[in-house]
Amino acid sequence: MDLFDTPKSQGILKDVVLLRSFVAPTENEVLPALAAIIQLAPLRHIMTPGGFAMSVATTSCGDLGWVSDKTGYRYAAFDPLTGKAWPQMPASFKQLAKQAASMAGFANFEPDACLINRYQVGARMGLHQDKDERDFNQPIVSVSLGLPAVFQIGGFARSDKALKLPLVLVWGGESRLRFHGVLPVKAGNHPALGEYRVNLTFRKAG
Ligand code: MD3
Ligand code: FE
Repeated sequence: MDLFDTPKSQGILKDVVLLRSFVAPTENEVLPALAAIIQLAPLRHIMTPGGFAMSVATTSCGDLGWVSDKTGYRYAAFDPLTGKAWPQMPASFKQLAKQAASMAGFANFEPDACLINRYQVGARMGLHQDKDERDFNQPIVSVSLGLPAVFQIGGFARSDKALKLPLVLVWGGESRLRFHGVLPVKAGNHPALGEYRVNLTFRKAG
């Protein structure tokens, strides 16, 4: 990963690569596309299988979206809120994800799901692993927009000590199943997204 240790791109842990200032040039395309998706598939506070509403509001685009009910979490082709297929993944999203993956050393990434997480001030995501996808050889690309946040990246057991880092973009390989979370978002005002943080995660789910 030394190749990527430039000011704009940095290996953080094995198979975790941070790409700085990567979204800025495409923000003009990404933000309107995001607004259009949210019109078709509204953000909602998903109920966890344990019966709690998540502090993060979520929706999806692409062939598959992430859903939860009493039986657990899974990917599904239809939005349970609208009964319709999820909105298509915009070309600008797909291009961003594929380019980020390839810069981080993961060639031929073909995401079929994009999870959209919107954090209001105080919202957080507890330590978890992403393991509802079929093929763990595929990386995940995470794009952070709006207010800043601090990621927690742990090890492979929930109790492993967690690092605290700003914005990270691509992880796969040996780091694919690390526990991770997001610390509570602090108050602020972002020029484009106001009082929110939005994170897009691109996955090959099916
Ligand atoms: C894993 N979303 O939706 S990924 C999720 O900010 C989720 O909303 C985060 O976790 C969010 O499942 C973005 C955070 C992340 C960052 C670095 C990692 C996960 C990582 C490094 C290794 C493994
Ligand atoms: Fe996750």
